[in-house]
Amino acid sequence: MNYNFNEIEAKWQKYWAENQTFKASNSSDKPKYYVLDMFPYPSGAGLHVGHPLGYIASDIYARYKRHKGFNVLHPQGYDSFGLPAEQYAIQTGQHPAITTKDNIARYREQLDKIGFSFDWSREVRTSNPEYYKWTQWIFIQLFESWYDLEADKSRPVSELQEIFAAEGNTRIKAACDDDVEDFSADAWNKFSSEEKQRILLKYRLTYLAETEVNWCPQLGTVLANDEIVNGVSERGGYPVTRKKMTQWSMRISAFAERLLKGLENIDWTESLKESQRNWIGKSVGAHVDFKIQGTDHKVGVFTTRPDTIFGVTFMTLAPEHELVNEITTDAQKEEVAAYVEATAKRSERERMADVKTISGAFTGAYAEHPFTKEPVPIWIGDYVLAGYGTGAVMAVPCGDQRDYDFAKHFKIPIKDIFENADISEEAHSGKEGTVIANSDFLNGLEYKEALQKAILKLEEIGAGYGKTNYRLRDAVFSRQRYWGEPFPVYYVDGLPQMIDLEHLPLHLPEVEKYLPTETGEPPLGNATDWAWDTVANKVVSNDKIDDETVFPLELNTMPGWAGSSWYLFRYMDAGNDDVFASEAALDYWENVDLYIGGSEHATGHLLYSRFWTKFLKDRGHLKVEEPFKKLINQGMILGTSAFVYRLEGENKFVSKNLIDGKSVQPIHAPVAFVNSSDELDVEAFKNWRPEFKDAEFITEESGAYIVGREVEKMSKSKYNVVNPDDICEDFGADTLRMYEMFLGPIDQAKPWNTAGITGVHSFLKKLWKLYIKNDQFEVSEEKASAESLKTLHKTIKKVTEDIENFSFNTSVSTFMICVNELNAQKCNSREVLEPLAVLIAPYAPHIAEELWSKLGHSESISTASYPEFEEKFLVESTKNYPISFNGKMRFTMELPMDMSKDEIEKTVMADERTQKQLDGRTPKKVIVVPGKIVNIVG
Ligand code: ANZ
Repeated sequence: MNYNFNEIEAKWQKYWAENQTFKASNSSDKPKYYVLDMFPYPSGAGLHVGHPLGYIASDIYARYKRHKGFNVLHPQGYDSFGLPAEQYAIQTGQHPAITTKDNIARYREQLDKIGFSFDWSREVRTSNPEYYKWTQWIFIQLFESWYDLEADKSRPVSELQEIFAAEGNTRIKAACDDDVEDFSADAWNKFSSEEKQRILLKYRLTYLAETEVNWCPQLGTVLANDEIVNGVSERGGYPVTRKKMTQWSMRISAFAERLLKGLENIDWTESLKESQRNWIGKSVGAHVDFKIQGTDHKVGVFTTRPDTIFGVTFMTLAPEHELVNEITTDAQKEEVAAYVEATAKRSERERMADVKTISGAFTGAYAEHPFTKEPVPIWIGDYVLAGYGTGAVMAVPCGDQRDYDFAKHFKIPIKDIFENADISEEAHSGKEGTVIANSDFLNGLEYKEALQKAILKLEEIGAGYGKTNYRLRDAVFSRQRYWGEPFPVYYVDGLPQMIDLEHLPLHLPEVEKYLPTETGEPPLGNATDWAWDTVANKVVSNDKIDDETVFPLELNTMPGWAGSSWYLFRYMDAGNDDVFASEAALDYWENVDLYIGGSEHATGHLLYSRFWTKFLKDRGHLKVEEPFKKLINQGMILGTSAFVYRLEGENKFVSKNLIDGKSVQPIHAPVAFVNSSDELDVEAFKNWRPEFKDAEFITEESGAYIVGREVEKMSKSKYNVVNPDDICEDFGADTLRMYEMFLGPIDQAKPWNTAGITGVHSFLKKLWKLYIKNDQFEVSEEKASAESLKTLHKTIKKVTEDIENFSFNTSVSTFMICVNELNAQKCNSREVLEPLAVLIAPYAPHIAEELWSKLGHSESISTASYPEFEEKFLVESTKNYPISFNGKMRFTMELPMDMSKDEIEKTVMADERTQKQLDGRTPKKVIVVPGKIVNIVG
């Protein structure tokens, strides 16, 4: 009876599926526990061994929690809208729905082989209409809401309309567009319905606005900030430029403070919280208005240092600032226009990153200092960003380095307002204890005091007020793509109208081509049936558009983050057609207790889902404020690439150790062609590609061709991908699971090395042999030895602590030690082997199930309780006593712990070594401290 892992694993996978072993119930007397993985995008390449790392960790935890008596929800699904399927469709004409379905089938097959304890009855796919119906519904809820800053929550737009009708908009504090104008109740009531709609759009939590977006011409779409890395698109690495477009946006900025505060109450890593904090970017300071001389205009600035107000020597506006055209004098027009044009070519990131190039232009206009009334020249410069604060700064060269460099460059005189600071070389950044000078009423104050006082004075004269700014921008929500959720929106006179819930989902239409139209419309512009009939309440042919009862539908689709912002709630009640999840299910499961996924989602997905959760809570659809209580980022598993070396310009390959200064071109060779001694299967390599068929190989003396090795990201293009299917086939899923954990701490990056897997595999064989002797399953009913019980309980203690601390790699080594010890002890007792099977079940569930059933159980091992650790088995039963003579230790004696004082004395005295030490003398006194020492005096 060998350890036939292929057979065992197939058997138990079938059993789990047939018996729905891991189906979670939405009501139970047990406490609940929700373990979630970041769901995968099903790509055409399938899974490699790096993908399941996090899934294995979460599966171990889910299985552990079941043993610990929890009702565990551990679902899985697919984030199935997205770019790759669409790009494949563009190239091949294959409908993305088909590609997606095929890819999902492949993923499912691969996942099943690894033995995950997912509750597949709750599977979600974001591209399924039954799912995106609710994504569309959430969009509508956002459209129907506004943010009340006083109550600090989202409220229905119907209530906003009531407020407007009763008192206008002057008293209300709402998160809204910057350009809303004041109106009275009377004025509101007289506005046409169209005017009202336009105003309301400025308050809605999702709104249409002309925004400057990151436009990627090659991808033909707008990208979010987190989809751009180093100035190019994250996908494909294409250039990104700025462009003005009318887009749907999400008013996430209204939630900035809550998103920040909420971090204090969740168990995420400090580094993850820090990246969200930086992304939200809270700055406390003041808004200051400067009048522009000779006009009615004023320029508002945001400053974190109102204490430096008397150090202002000029102002700088972003080149895109709306006042630039108006205030520029005729004499400066040409220069300013040329500068604005030149700078438009630079991306915001480029502008932020570049601190060396100093450029700008003088507008010819002057502002008036709010206190001194002195003229302040107004410049434009691209170090000031249009999208931050007000897009204008009060420039204080003595306090701000960029202002300092700008002043030096353009020879603008610098005012110094800091006592005892040397500003001849650089600006003086505000440090504790800095004292302000040359500043009228601020003179002699420490800068933080001065800061408060300056704000008070500004408020007094009506030139400013205390203000908190956030770097977090509203999120652009429109994408010019096909394979995404359609907006449930049609347009009447250019104004957006929502489709009622009862008519959702609005299905994605069929199109001939997945590319933008010739007129530059998004791909949905190719659909011939994409108009909304408001009488029949259905989609009809575009020919029927009459702008009376039939209207055009929105052509954009939603971004990738729409579906993933709320999927955790859908799993709670996945099949529900009436609501996104029932109240009972939401009340029961609340939110995710443990979330595991990649760190690349720190500021995208994880911020958006927190935002939607807060919003849905405000509107009464959820009771929780945060989606994910605890979060762990798994580190990446890296590939170990193999390289062959082609002599420059020849079809000859030289073995690694013979390169010796020759000019060679390294080429990736598939890792499957290389053995554990780094020797290349030359024939396989030659047959791999026609161009290598006749290549010549210069080998080592041994005749082997040795490849070079390098650790890199695991990727198809590097031919270093290891497929988990192959590992399962050759070693079994249990070995794969344990090996992935064994590679190192879950949160760290680590290279994969297939050669190392045999150690873990032989460990499982040894485990098997503890139960199977001479080809027979054989477990004794006799009591286990104290030693074996000690080994068991030591293991229970360590493994439990490790799992609780998510230290899975150390558990694996503990198991190895345990099995070695039990082997040495020839332990064969049920008393030890039964709990051991349960202990290892979360890690290696198939072998554990098999052993469990052989131990005579008819139910799945997942129903077994976790072994209880008992301290008493670890307590030492003997003590190694130091035996001293007149205080000097001479030898030691191993005696039972429960021996009485008298017995100890007798035994020690009777010992030969004692007699030898005494050499015939009779001791005066024998001092015995049980459990500690024996001292013989005299
Ligand atoms: C005067 C001043 C004096 C400033 C001083 C700093 C030091 P945070 O919020 O921490 O990033 N600023 C404001 N809006 C800007 C924009 N759109 N583009 C570039 N810079 C901008 O920093 C806010 C500070 O950055 C503000 O405070 C402003 O310069 C500048 F000794 O105002 B300060």
